[in-house]
Amino acid sequence: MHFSAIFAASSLLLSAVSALPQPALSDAALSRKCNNPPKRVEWRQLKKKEKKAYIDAVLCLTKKKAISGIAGTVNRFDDFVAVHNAQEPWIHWVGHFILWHRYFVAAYEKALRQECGYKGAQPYWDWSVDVRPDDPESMHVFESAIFDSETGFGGNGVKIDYAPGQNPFNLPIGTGGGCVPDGPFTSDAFMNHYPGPEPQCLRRDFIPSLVNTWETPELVAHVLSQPDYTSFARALEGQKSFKTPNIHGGGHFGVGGVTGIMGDAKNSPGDPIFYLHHANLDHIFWQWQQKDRETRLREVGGPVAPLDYSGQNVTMDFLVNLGPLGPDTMLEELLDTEGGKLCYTY
Ligand SMILES: [Cu+2]
Repeated sequence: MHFSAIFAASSLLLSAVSALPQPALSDAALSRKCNNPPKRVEWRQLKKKEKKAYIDAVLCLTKKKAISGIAGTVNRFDDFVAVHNAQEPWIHWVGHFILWHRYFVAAYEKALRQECGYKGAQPYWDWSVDVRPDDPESMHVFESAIFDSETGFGGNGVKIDYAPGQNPFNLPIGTGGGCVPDGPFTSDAFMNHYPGPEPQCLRRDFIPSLVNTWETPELVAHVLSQPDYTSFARALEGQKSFKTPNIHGGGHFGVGGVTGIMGDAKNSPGDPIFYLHHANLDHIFWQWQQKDRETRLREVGGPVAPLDYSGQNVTMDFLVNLGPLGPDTMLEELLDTEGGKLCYTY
């Protein structure tokens, strides 16, 4: 090796060393304690009265006045739909997808607890235990406890025929499509005011094949096996295509189908099940982080702009916010669910 190359290499090493141990979080953030973090569990692990307490808290949010100031919002539940709608173009197929949604679900959990007296944690729905990967048309997954009409979120929408041009993505024909006729979120008890102008009922349009073949233990294992944050994020979301199975899309389009709220990219938080689907994705992310906390509580990556894999990547100090519902927050403050800006566990 030429002398100057050695010199350059050693000075590079020196500058790398001097740039090294910056504290990952500010002292203020580190000193903020997370005591007794709420422990999130799978929906089925809740007792009957805990399920009722959760659903009652969701209905309570719909009775509190909106604070976001976003046109069309009437209540606190609408606030969250509106913030997701407003940010939709830059929070999907990006490096910060999972962290933005972590922040979002945590803010919702906090609202349920602080504004509606809910004592528990945000539950999640682990669809991978319900699916029948070898029987794509099986409706078994929709018999899951989460869709129970007494103790769950109600089931499929009533069967309707699509209007011409209503299926722009050419999804398989769904099995429902209209308003959900049973459970706690029927139109007499629950409506989406946002985006308006007319309030809308909760619609679902189950597509069994998308849940059964996308929300599989095998695909979860594939996501969990990714070696770094960037590849994890990419495996989680897949491509902007309905041809490639991915565990994020399967929950949305399997439940929401062609006409349902869960299948509406902008307004999907209008179905209360959104938060259990996203809490499950967050649980998977948390599990992945636990496998190497040293590295994975300090690592982000992936594109700033949707699907821009050759462009700029997000970094630890990249800022996200929840509009009027949550201040600018660096990604590094969202990596640890029991530190920085967050306080919950699994
Ligand atoms: Cu989203």
